[in-house]
Amino acid sequence: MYKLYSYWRSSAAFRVRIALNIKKVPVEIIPVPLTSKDVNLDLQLLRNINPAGAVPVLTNGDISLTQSLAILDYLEECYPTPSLLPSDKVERANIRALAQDVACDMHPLNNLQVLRFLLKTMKVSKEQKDDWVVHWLQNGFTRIEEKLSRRHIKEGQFVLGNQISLFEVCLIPQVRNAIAVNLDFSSYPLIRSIYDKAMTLPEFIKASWEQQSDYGK
Ligand SMILES: N[C@@H](CCC(=O)N[C@@H](CS)C(=O)NCC(=O)O)C(=O)O
Repeated sequence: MYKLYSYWRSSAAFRVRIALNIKKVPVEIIPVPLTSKDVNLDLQLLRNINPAGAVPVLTNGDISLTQSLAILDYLEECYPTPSLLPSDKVERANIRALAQDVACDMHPLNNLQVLRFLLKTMKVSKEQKDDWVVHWLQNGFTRIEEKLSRRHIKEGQFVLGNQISLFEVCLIPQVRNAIAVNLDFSSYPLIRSIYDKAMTLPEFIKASWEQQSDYGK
């Protein structure tokens, strides 16, 4: 039985929750309260399985996997149907690039440890930290919206039409973060419509913040 070390708000863990649901892989979710007062205790336990002290970690017996993109690759290889990638090799690269636009270019700038460093070590104000978050969300979403527009995506479609891809698995958690900071989506209609479509589907709903047992903690 798989165990996923997760945190309700972690967008990297959210990606893996979505993929596990799409591929119908049974999993026990182990919540790690990254921001609670007991964080030191829980982080020490987490560091025993991941030296980075970060979620997600997917375990099964002797297997212990870190890095959400690597975990998504592993799931795709073990459970190829339904696939999160198209069959054409160039298209596969394009979908991976879109997923990496989110997971490699956007997420690392706004993840918890970076924001903590800005506040506690760099002593920036909360307003400056919030400006940083919005800046990098806008920067990333602007590029992605342009890519989607060049692909002639229509509102109400995913990037591959009705097929859920690796891109949506990475995008939806990032959009959820942006909604939480009241980002104005008027310049990103395609991104917003992909989010709205995804959030009608049980695979995404079950993985969402609100459905996690540690939600709000
Ligand atoms: N690149 C990693 C990022 C993992 C990561 O940064 N996880 C965050 C939550 S989204 C975390 O666990 N941070 C621990 C902390 O800040 O204490 C991945 O994709 O899995």
